Amino acid sequence: GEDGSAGWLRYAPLPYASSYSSIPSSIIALNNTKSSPVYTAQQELHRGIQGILGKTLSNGTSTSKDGTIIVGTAHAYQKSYGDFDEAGDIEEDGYFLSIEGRQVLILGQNERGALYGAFDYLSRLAQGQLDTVSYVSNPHAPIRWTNEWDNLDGSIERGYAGPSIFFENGFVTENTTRVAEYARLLASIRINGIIVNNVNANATLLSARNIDGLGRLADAMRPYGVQLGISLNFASPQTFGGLSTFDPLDPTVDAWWANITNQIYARVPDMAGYLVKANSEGQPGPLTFNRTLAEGANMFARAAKPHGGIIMFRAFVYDNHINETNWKADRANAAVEFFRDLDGKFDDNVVVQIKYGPIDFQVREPASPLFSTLRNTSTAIELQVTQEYLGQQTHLVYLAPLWKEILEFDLKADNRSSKVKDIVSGERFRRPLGGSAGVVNNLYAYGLLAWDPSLDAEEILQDWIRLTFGHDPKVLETITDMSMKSWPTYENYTGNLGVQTLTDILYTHFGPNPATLDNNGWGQWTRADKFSIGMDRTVKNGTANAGQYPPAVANVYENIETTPDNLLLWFHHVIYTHQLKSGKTVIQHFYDSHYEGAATAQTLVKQWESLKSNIDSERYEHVLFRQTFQAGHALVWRDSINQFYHNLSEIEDQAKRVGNH
Ligand code: GCW
Repeated sequence: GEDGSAGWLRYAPLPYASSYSSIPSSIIALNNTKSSPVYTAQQELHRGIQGILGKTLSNGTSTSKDGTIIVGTAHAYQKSYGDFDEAGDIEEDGYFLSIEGRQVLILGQNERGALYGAFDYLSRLAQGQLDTVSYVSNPHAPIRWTNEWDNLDGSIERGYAGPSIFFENGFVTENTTRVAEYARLLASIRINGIIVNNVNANATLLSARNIDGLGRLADAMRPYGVQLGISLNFASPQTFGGLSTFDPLDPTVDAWWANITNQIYARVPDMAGYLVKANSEGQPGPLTFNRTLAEGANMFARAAKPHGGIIMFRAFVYDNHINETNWKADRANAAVEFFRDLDGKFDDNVVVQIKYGPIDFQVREPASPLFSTLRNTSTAIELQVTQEYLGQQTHLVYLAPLWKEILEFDLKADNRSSKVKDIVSGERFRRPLGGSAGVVNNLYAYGLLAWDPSLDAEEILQDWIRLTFGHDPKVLETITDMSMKSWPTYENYTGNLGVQTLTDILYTHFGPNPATLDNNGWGQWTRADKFSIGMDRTVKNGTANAGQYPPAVANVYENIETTPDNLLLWFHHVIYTHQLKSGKTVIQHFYDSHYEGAATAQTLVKQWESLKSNIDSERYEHVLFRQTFQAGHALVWRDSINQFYHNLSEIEDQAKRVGNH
């Protein structure tokens, strides 16, 4: 389809399609039950091959020398056709794909895996890759979920692409057509779970009418192997259930959660589990009753355990009323301080979900030290796909390079290789569960990295470009170049050297407003004054945050000489004329980067304009509008930030661009 909802699943005709001879002529699906992912895979193969190659395949029951695609579970295949070598290598949700001339095998460890294999095969066809291949693909981690921040009234917290497809007017939507379309996109990038409502959760989701609605959502997504989960409000037993308390150790509260959980599972037997934001930013939680966060999490774990449900418990817990006059106060310390002593105290079906950095989805943060603190607790990484602090879908910021930097970061716990990606997969500390949660909007690279974090950010991007915009080499080259420089460009004209994004943090999270970071309890401080800037997070003289990392990493951040320039102001408080490794002063780096970033933003418009005749006008105009906005806004960013620090420091720009001349 050419409609917008198809995203990268357009199945656009391949140039020279008729010259391909090695296309199979029939499909054998090893399960024909409607609503099974294998049946979905068969439908998808028909649709895809029709679109990409213009060929109509028949449904077969026996293999033919004209070529057959067999799709199903490995187990079902073995029953009818006997054993195959790779069978033992396929792990949960994984698949085996073999293309040999016109014979194609797509065999999943489970039905979901078979569907993933079918999407992989179609992605290859759509990119013109018909060569012989034979490989097993397995996920790096079992949990690959999205977190939707949709509210029951239909609005979306930090959503910039229209209203909710799940809720309206306080209830689950009746029409699930778009929900199924969305599940199709999720399955194609191997996402296996979705939390449908905001972590700032509304307890009325638990009404009988809404539980039935959740069943409707799960029914729409089940054919795609996408399991539904929900966010819970910790106070529900009291505010919604009418009990006098929501103390997690009160037996009536425990029984209330067990009961409501049973009701939900009666309607959604394969529900993935719960997500909980507790004692954070005004949300209720166990600390109110002097119970630990682990006691709170385990209450849900007990209720979900008999049903095989998982509890994702967020580590985003911090005090938002801290006092900047205390040099040692530091929001970045909060997660480790709250969770350190709870390691090993969470039930086995609890996963602590950790934002990638210690503060909040900024343009540049180090990896959260909590990944290396929790050794006896399953963890997952939380990424933000929606561009809250990063331009809110009006600035081009391709995020895969940022995520890769965090996933590949080595925390060196016990002086052994401890990459974040191997911690959250459960591998490094031998945990049964783990994975990633993406607060979503813009998905493709997120799903593929959740499956395989070793993939290259540029290769993922280029697959997406070919699938979305076709095979024109100029389009491929131009969009690749624009996207790969987009994160550094945004960083250049917003907040440099690890000082955070410098956007307005009090209300909009959009546009320049460096003054809002300081002098309030939110703890996103820069400590900028007339002479100096940056958070001193050293152990010797500051908040001791650097000491939360394993020694090999802590030493790097503790010393100003070894701290990379791009995190200098995250870990150190320095004078504006402090010299960077580049030889420039901090303040001159600010001035220059802002000019450089804003200049690049102007060239993005020119680059996009060069594709006018290579892209359909609807998508061309849509993106041009955003690029033009970004270019103008980048100038506003440049001048506001430079003027702010020029006023504060009264240090001249060597190139005499900033200030009154
Ligand atoms: O980044 C902040 C956002 C809030 C969000 C919170 C969180 C859902 O500004 O909108 O609330 O983080 O992650 O809980």
